Amino acid sequence: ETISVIGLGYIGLPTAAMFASRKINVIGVDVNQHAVDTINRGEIHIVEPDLDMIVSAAVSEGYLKAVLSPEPADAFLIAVPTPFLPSKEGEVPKPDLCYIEAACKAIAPVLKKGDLVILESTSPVGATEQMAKWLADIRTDLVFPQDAENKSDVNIAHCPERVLPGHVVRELVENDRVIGGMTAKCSERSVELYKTFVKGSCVITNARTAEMAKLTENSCRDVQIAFANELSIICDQLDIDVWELISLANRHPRINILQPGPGVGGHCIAVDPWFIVSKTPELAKLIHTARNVNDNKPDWVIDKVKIAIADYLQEYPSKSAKDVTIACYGLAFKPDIDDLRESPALSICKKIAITHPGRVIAVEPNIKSLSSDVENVVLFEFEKAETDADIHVLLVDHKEFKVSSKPRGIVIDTKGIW
Ligand code: SAJ
Repeated sequence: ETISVIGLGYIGLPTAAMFASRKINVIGVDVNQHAVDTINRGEIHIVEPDLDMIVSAAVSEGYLKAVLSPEPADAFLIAVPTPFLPSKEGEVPKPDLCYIEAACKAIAPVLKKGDLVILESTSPVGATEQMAKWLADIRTDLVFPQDAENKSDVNIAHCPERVLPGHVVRELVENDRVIGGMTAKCSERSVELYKTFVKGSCVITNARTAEMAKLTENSCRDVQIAFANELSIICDQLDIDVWELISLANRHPRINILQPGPGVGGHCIAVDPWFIVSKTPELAKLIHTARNVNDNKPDWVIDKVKIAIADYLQEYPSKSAKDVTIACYGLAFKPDIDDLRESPALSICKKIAITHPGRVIAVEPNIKSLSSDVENVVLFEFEKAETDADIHVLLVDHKEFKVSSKPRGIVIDTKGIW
């Protein structure tokens, strides 16, 4: 049996490597020449603990190879991005399925009777049916599940990934999987395939429910974080310590409030709820509001910094704003990682640097240098920032900050650790 994985990014590459580690022939397909070359050397082009060893072994033992365009296989797993189409300010962002469509066009010519096609990418409800239609439009000689219940030539399913970046290798094996076949046979074939390395349960449902399940998980977390973020703004107004409040409320046996912060980042939780909102805009009111609450939190933090600057200048009337040094602690999108993509902490720091006439310092223990688009920000060691800055803005609860004591001066602590 040969498995082909289309898209060798954060999900596709680890998945391809897991199959290959079980001595299954895997053909990885990616349009990025650099990714293909790197993988064929036994190396990786993304950051994920333990993945390098698995890929290197799989390639050297001959079970994994990467190519630019699909070759025949028995199962195709599609793990390509599903980004947004560009939207105007205030409009609901809509998902862009162009990479799924391109993957369909690429694999259609090599599809044969008996093959299985699985969509792993996080997708709006209906995307799997759309994928089946794209394939059927090209391969009119094959029978697809939408036309023939359990008698189709090609089997199609949606099996969303739900692994946590940084723990992908473990979670791929241990997490339960939702298997949404377009027919019962499609589901059975998919379970058989995943069982080669998945130790968690493979739970069968239909494709639409599987699509919605993935979006529901991340929307649930987004709504819960929005609740915590709204509480933090209310408590600030009412002069109540929100972290003490949450820990008290969480002593109730049926309450479990998440933690407020500077906003919600990453490529999943801040994105997936929009897939529900754009599908059912009139109905998804709470999910839409939660997205706005979390998206507006960085601006609230920036306003707090402006107030702090004004307070400082009132205390030292001989100084002006350009004499005030601001330190931002943490730039990553969550603690103890080096991932700056879609990070509210980074966006807050950048925005402060654009408007503030004085010095802006950043402390980020997980990175060594800042990219050129982060202007007017200098990277400092914690100790130097602590002594140099007048206003200290804690944005990420990295372990290094948790063990250090609260800096002297004005402190804005968005994570409640100081
Ligand atoms: N955050 C808070 N308060 C909290 C928890 C998180 O503000 O109490 C913030 C974080 O700082 C971060 C953002 O939320 O900015 C998201 O972080 P996260 O750790 O909650 O999630 P991700 O984006 O790293 O991964 C999520 C996971 N989904 C869920 O936990 C429901 C993961 O299992 C998914 O596979 C992943 O999205 C994905 O790929 O969809």
